[in-house]
Amino acid sequence: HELNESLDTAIAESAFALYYQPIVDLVSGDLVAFEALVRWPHERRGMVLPEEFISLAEESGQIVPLGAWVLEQAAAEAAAWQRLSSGRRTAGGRRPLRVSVNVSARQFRDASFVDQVRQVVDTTGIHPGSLILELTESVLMRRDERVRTDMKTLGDLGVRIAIDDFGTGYSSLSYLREFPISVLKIDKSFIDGLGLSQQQYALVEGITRIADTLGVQVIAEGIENTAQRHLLASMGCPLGQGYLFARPLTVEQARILVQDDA
Ligand code: G
Ligand code: G
Ligand code: MN
Ligand code: NA
Repeated sequence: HELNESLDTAIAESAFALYYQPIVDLVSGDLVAFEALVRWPHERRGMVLPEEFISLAEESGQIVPLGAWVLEQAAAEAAAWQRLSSGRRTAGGRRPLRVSVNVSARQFRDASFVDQVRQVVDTTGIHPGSLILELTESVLMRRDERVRTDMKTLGDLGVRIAIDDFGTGYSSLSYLREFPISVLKIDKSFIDGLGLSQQQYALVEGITRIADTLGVQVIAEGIENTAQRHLLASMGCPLGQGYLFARPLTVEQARILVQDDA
């Protein structure tokens, strides 16, 4: 496959770009984190989006080295934000900026994953609590001993685990009880229908309330208008991301935001 071959070269040359989408406090608008989203600037195809190559990389196993690169870049960048905004904590009583990294099931299952995370924390100097790993429910569905011990080790390291795309697929609230989950990301499909359907509203409110009771933070994804933002804020959903606030930004754009915000 042509894309697979050029993916090999791209991995060898680290020829990817990470974009960063702001995650904000829905009430104050304060910046609290960024989600790292990979892109592939391809010489002939232009900017290739992850839908086009992540699944290829998962099938071939190339996601393991690609994911390791993403993790390291994102953690190093977050450590840089923490330096750029070191006045934040004392000045506003706010916490250091976090970074949220997508981890696919194939990558999580690789025997080297936990060591990779440990090493990235050690070498970049990121505060471990500022690193969020976004897992999809497909990782947790397995419920095998490896998943359990790896989750425990990651929790002990102090990094945070998020369930991404929550509400789609085979979600189960029992994951919140069985694993050390710190964050739930409510899928965009629920946010889309918020102002339109009472049922959607009730679902999101219910998820938010349960999460809050369990001490799990909620991030609403795909917020595109102020009506959605205000509905979420009024039901007590603390955090969100979406085009209303910002599209995924380049490294430079994200740094400018961090500096302006410091
Ligand atoms: O904005 P966007 O088109 O970047 O992302 C599309 C999808 O690709 C999302 O489902 C996201 O989780 C996934 N994705 C983006 N970046 C990464 C990454 O670095 N690693 C993995 N495994 N998935 C990613
Ligand atoms: O699956 P995951 O949640 O990681 O994917 C995030 C995806 O959602 C990325 O492709 C990102 O670019 C996209 N995204 C983020 N905010 C919005 C939004 O407000 N609207 C739409 N349509 N997509 C969004
Ligand atoms: Mn995600
Ligand atoms: Na999602």
